Amino acid sequence: MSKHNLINKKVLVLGLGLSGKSAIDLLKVQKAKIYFHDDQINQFNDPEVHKFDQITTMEKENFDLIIKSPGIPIENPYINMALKLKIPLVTELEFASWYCKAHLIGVTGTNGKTTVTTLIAEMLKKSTKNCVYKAGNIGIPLSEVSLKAQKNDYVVCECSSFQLEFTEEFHPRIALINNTFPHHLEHHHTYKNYLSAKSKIFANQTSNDYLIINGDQKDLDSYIKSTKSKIIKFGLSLDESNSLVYLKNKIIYSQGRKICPTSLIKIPGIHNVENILAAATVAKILGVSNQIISEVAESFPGVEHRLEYVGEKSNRKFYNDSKATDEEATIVALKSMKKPVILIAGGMDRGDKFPKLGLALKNVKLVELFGENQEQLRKVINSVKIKTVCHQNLTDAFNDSFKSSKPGDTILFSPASASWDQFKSFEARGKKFKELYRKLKP
Ligand code: UMA
Repeated sequence: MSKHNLINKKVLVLGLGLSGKSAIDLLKVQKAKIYFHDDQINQFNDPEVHKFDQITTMEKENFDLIIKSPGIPIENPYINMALKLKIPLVTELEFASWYCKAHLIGVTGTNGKTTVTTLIAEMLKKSTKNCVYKAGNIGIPLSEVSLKAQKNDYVVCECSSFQLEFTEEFHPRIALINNTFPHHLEHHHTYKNYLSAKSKIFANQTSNDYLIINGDQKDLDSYIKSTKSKIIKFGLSLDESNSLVYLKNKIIYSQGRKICPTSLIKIPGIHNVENILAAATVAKILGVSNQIISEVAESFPGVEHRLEYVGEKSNRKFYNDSKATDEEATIVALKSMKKPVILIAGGMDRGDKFPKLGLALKNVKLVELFGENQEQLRKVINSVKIKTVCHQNLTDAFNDSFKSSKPGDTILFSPASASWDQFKSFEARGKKFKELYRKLKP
């Protein structure tokens, strides 16, 4: 019997967030016997779903499978026990992929994953009559999409390193790794572990599959050596000889044919040109026309919370980049800004030392800090002689940023930190920033 046949099998779902709840919906269709454990949630109003919170009895329960929500760390006692008892343990992404009938495109990387996932989906939507779904880390669990997507549909799945670890058979026909920088080290502990998790996106690929990687980066070189997939590179420094979609004299081309000039791309910054090169490479493999790629590149307004243009008040422009949860993302945002910037930053203390941030503050005249790690950020920023003001929370930092600004300034909220010290998520944090902007009465 296939291991994917879960009829009457005892399955424990760890975590009752978005992933856990969607996994439960998919498990019901598979007719499994469903159990859940959540360290915070004790009740789930569904007679078909049983609570399990007696870790000491895990051995006796004889679970056939454990499905882990991505945010649960490996140190969690339930994960530890499952590993000790050698109970099959997979992430929700792996489980959901067993039942995904559609063409699966996997997108990972440290920065720009959501933008690239959305761009690919937009390009595909304009070029196929079949349904195109976005899924994964973007906020829509793959389990939810696997329940709907049909054979000839497309699923563009943003995969985080949390979701990729503990995958075994996950097999996107096209896998894209946008870039890699040390990130989420509180979870993976070492950069090597993080890269190993990212590499799982192509671990099951065959010679019929495509792996798209950033040719300007070397960190994955040793990991891709053994892959059988067809490797296609993209990157700002690549050209016709070594990539399918490339930049020449500020114009994007594919195979000698013009796609669009970068000046017409709506989303700001050179990193977004790179994101478009990545997305267009996937689109070309899937047969999308240059015309459609250029239409999307020239009209795509950007993704919420990623260098999102919020508006202008009293001749000050406001950008919400709440998704910038590490210094690399904030550096990228700063490079896209041309006018004097007042930066609002800070958040959860993950022990980051911000070694490169100081050098990226050339356009910045003031940094408004808040959150757990503000002292660490203050030291780094003051060491390059830029003024900082420390605050208790985002509201105070926002109000002071406006008070201290002059007409022509840009107020950029790009925290370089995770949100979890004061917010439920980076989305909640970004929404708060936008609410403060809406309520601002100059
Ligand atoms: N929980 C425990 N024990 C723990 C930790 C958590 O029981 O030790 C429980 C919590 O009480 C909660 C549940 O687990 O009820 C939450 O699970 P989760 O943290 O995996 O969150 P989900 O709601 O399932 O959302 C997850 C992703 N979250 C994380 O990876 C942290 C979402 O990515 C993703 O959109 C969603 O699945 C759908 O696929 C968010 C994210 O922050 C956006 N991702 C990180 C990032 O982008 O940097 C990786």
